[in-house]
Order: sequence, then C-alpha cells, then structure tokens
Amino acid sequence: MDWKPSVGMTRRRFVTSSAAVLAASGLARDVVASQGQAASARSPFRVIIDTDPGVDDALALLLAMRSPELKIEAITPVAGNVPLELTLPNALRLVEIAGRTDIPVAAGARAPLVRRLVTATYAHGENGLGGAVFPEPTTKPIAEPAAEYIRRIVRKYPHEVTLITLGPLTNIAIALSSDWGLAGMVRGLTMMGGSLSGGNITPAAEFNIYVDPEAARIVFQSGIPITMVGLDVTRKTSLTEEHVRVLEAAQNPVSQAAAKIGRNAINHNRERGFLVGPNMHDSLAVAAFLDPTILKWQEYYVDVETAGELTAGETLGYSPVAGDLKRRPGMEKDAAASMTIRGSAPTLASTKTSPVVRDKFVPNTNVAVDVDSGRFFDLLIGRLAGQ
Ligand SMILES: [Ca+2]
Repeated sequence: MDWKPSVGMTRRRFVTSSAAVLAASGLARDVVASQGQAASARSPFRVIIDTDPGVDDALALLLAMRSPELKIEAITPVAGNVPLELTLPNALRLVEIAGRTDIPVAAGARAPLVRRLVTATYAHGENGLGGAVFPEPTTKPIAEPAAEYIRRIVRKYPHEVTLITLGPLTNIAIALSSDWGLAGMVRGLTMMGGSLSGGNITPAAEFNIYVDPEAARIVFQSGIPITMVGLDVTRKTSLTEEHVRVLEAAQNPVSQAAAKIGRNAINHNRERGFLVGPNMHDSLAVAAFLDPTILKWQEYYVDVETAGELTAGETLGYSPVAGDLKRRPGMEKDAAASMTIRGSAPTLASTKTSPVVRDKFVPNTNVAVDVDSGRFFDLLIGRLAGQ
C-alpha cells in the first residue's frame, strides 16, 4: 500500500502531517522554528508511549513525563527486553517515581504475534532496569488491555494522537489489525527501532524489530506516517559518568532514579567489556518527537524482512537518492518516479513471477540519519535534572 492521505483524512491533517515530515526532513528549518513557537503556544501533543522497560525505556519515560509539550494519554508496556511480568511493574514504578500516577498504564501483549519471545536480559539485567532496585509499585494497571485502549484513545481523538514506540510493535499491530480504519486516524508514529546500517541482536536486525518482525511489517505498511529513530543514530548516544554526576547532583526523585539506573547501566556495560556507556536508544526517539532539529532526516520506503532464516527483522530502506543510487541534482525527481521497489527473485516453486513488490517509490518513513549528540544530552539530562 502506497502512503497517501486515507479517505477519512481531513485536509487539515494532511497539511499538518506533511508539514511535520517536511520539518523533520531538515529541508525547512523555518517551518521547524514556526512549529516550535506554535508548540509552546498550543496545547500539548497527545501521545501514547508503547514501551518495554528496559534501562533506556526508563530514562525515555522519565524524559517524556518531564516534558510539558506532551499529554501522555497512556503508557502501554509490552513484552520485549524482559517479559511483561517485569515491563508492566517497571512502567508502574516509573509513573510513581515521576509522580505521574494520573497517566493510565495498560498491560500489553505477553508474546510476539507469531514467534516465541526473545528477551534482552543480557543488556537490561534480570529485572529490566539494569539491576537498579525500586520498591514494588502500589499503582495498578487499568483493566483494559493495551491494544483496546490504544484503539479507543485514537478513535476518541482522531488525527491527534502520536504513537511513540520504544519496544517491539506487537501492541500497535494488534490494535491496527483489529480496526482497519484506525491507521488513517493516527497522527503519526515515532519509533525507536530498525536500522539501515546493520543490527544489534543479529548482523541484520535491530532488537525491537527482531522480536516481532510480523508486527513491524504491519506497522510499516499501515499508511501511518512513520518517523524511524534507529541504530543509525542511537549508536551515537552514549551515557557517560559526567551525565550521571549531573543527575546525582540534582536533588529530585526523577534525577535520583535516572542516576541510579544510569550508573547501574554504565557499570553493567563496563563489566561486559564495552568501552563506552550504554546507548540511550529510546530517549532519543522521545527527543526526536520533542525537537526534530536535533537529528538529520531522509525519506525512505521501509519494509521488514520476515521470511529470512538469519535476517528476520531486518529493515530495508529504499531511496532513489541514497548510496549507489545517488543521481545528479535535477535527475532525482525522475529517479523517484521510475524507481521500482524490488524484492528477492521468485523461486521456481513460487506463484510470483516478478520480484517487483511496488511499482514506484513512495516514501512511508522519515528516517533519522544523523544526530547532534551534544544537543540531545543537553535536552535529556537537563530535563531529568529538572533544570
Ligand atoms: Ca525499549
């Protein structure tokens, strides 16, 4: 399905989402500037944060809960870094730490759509918070399951809700699959996930997409305007001792919790022999939504490998102006119009006769291709420290 305004999309929404894509592409800094002014004057952006806390999820959630630009309609934990039995109470702990028990937390999927759950306790510790221990939460999740709640909130505020996803995309895929009109009502989706430059759990795949490639494919093909903050940029964000010291010096519950999680994560990385601190993957996705000018952007058609024996979860970015396909200025537009999207050659046993999966290039994703790490950490540490 090519991305185009769905039938139910209002003109206002199309203009808004186009402006966001333009702005985020870095092609129109004045648009960004005017949006920034508008953002401070306008009412906060409605978001739902789908997450699998997770060390970097924890800091991302604290950042989001400290950001006045956001009206967080829900936090929806999913199985990923650790099982749901841990991501759910971790999310509840974090809303308590931030004093934000007003935010509904809805339990999500226990397992990917069609695969066995693979976790990342090697990176996030057995408790998902890098071994940092916090009291048992007393707050309870709402009764409604995550996918149903996501669906209800998006329908309640059509074209207003942005999904910020920090884990495997199972909850979102279930919501979209249960309601085919839903995708056209979502304002946008900003994900930490994917990579156009190799994976972290396999050479091909980034963890979030690897865990549930079938869900990711549903999301990428849904028509929702997607902003992808993947390993291409998150690898450039390492938490340092200095960051943790600033957090420790700030005397408030959020900075203290972030410092504790950060210090544990740095020590854990060191024990595993890494030369740099842990990457702040998920916080960068939240920051990208708050201030897209921190990153550089390029439009791609992105699809997900689901059939690979070794490569499931790989994200493929097609672009008529990337890599070897780069053309002379002036010829780029023609290249886009004539570029077909090609998959693997059909096998003799296949009913398919052509490798062409799309007859022309239409971007579905704005991909972050570079980041100003200094500005990112100024935002992250500044807000967590309460400056
Ligand atoms: Ca995560």
